[in-house]
Amino acid sequence: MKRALILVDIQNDFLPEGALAVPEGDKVIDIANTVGKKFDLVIKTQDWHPAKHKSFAKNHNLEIGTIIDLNGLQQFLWPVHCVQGSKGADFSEQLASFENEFIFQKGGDIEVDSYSGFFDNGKRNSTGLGAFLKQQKIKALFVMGLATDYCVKYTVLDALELGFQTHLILDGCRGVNINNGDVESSIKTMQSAGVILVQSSEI
Ligand code: VGL
Ligand code: ZN
Repeated sequence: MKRALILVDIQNDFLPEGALAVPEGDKVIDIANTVGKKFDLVIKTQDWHPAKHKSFAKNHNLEIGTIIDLNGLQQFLWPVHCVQGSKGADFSEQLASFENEFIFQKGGDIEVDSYSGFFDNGKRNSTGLGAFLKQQKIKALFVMGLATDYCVKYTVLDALELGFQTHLILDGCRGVNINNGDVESSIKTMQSAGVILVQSSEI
């Protein structure tokens, strides 16, 4: 069975010292580099926002963490991060390149945030990732990266909805945990939707 690895948003801004640092985010890099070699295909998702993106608190003169209505969707306002072409948007220099890797960017529309690697948060537009994986005859997906409770979670939920057998590599993920327990509850949500939990050592 053809399998793909999805490396979610392993970008400088989500690593320690980054603009939206995920605690221990750097711990996932070695795991990505090791497991990446074992897959037919490696997908890297890249959060890729215009500077005027409306998920940024600064663009509303509001505090980080404020929740607003953005075109009918609840939007948590983030610090400016992963601005197109910035150092923060680059993949970590420690992250390996793989022979059969493809990059899918998301978050380019200033009017809607995009946590999933497949669709924007309003599910109005797709990145093309689902169609690409199907065309490549991929049946099983393994997902890891940053952040467990945002981009990893929504990528996994969409993957399951699209009919892929989907695994979450637990030790290959870290979350932001804005509220205590967010990571734990996001894992429960993914499990209820049908994700298979694995450790990188089992791959
Ligand atoms: C992410 C918040 C905003 C993520 C991206 O990669 O999990 N989180 N943009
Ligand atoms: Zn973002």
